[in-house]
Amino acid sequence: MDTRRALLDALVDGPVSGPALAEDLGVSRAAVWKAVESLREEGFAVESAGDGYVAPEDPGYSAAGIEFGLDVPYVIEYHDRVSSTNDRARELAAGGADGIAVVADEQTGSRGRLDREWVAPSGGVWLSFAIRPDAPPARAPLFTLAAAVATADACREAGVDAHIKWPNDVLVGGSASGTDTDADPTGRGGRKVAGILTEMEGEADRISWIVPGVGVNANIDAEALPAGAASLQEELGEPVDRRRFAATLLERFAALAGTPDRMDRILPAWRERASTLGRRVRVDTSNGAVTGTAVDVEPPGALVIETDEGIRRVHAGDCEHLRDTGD
Ligand code: BT5
Repeated sequence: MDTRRALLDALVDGPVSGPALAEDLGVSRAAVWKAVESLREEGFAVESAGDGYVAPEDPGYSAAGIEFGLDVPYVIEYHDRVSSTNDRARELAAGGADGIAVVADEQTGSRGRLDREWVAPSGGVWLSFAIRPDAPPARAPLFTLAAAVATADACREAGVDAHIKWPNDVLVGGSASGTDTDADPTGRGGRKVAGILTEMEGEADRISWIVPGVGVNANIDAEALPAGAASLQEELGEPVDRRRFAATLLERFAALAGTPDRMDRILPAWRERASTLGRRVRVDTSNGAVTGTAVDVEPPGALVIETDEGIRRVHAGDCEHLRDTGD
C-alpha cells in the first residue's frame, strides 16, 4: 500500500504521529510529510495538532475524501469534469489498470446503452470501475447486476427506498409489487434514479477488462434531468452525502463481485431488490418484443418471462414495466 493511502487509513482512527507512522510503514519521515502535503494539495485538509496529524472535519467529495475510511482497496481517480467516466476507465483498463474507480462531479459526453445520451450535470455520482476480473465473458452480465444491487443498497442507506428494474435501472418512488396503486399511480414501479452501462473487452474464455459504469442522480434538481427521471435529493428533500454514497457503492460492489468466489451471491441479492419480478413486462430485444410476466432471473442475468406461448429467456433489451392489467 502506498504511504498516502496508509496515512488516510491511519487518520480514520484519530491523530497520527508522523514519526510513529514512518516507523510503522518502514518509510522516512520525509515520505510521510510528502504524503500529508499531497493530501492537502488534493483538498483533503490534514490538520496538525499537538499529538499529530488529524483528518479534516469534512473530508469532501474527492479521491482522498472517498478513500478516507473506505474498506475496500479501490484506488479513486477523481475529476471535477470529464467527458465520460466510462471512457476514462476503459482507457485505464486497456492500459492494464485493475481496481480503479473513476469518479466525476460532472460529465460532458456521457453515454447510456446503445449510444444514447446520458445527462450528467454537476452533483451526480458518476462512477466507473476499471477492473480485470478472472472470469469468462459469459459472466459479464453479472457485473451489471452487482452494480445495480450496490447502487440500490447505497440509495437505501441514504434513506431512499430503491428497487432494480431489469437489467440496469434503479428506480425510486414506486411499489415493488406493482399492486400498490396509491404509492405508484403509474403502476410501473417508479422513476429512474440511476442507470448502468457495462462495457468490456474479452477473449473467448476470459474477460480482459470490464468497466461497469454507474450514473446516479444524487444532488440534482429535477429541472436539470430528463422528464420522468428522479434524483435522491428530490426524494429526500435534502442533499445526500455523496462521499458516503460512493463508499457504500464501492464496498457493496466488492462484496458481490470483488472476487470470483463471491459471485454466486449476486443473483439472490438482485432478486431481493428487484421490482421487475412478478410484473407484466415488455422487453424490446433485437429479435422483437417479448411480453408476459417476469418470473425469474437466471445465470448470468437472463430474464425469464412467462408468455402466452410459454417460457422465454431474454438476455438483453429494453424492459418496460406494464400495468398489471391492460397495456
Ligand atoms: C443507462 O442507459 O441507463 C446507462 C447509463 C449509464 C451512465 C453512466 S454515468 C457513469 C458512466 N459514464 C458514462 O458515460 N456512462 C456511465 P439506458 O438504459 O440506455 O438509458 C438511457 C436513457 O435514460 C436515455 O435515453 C434517457 O431517456 C434517459 N436518461 C438520460 N439521462 C438520464 C438521467 N440522468 N437520469 C435518468 N434517465 C436519464
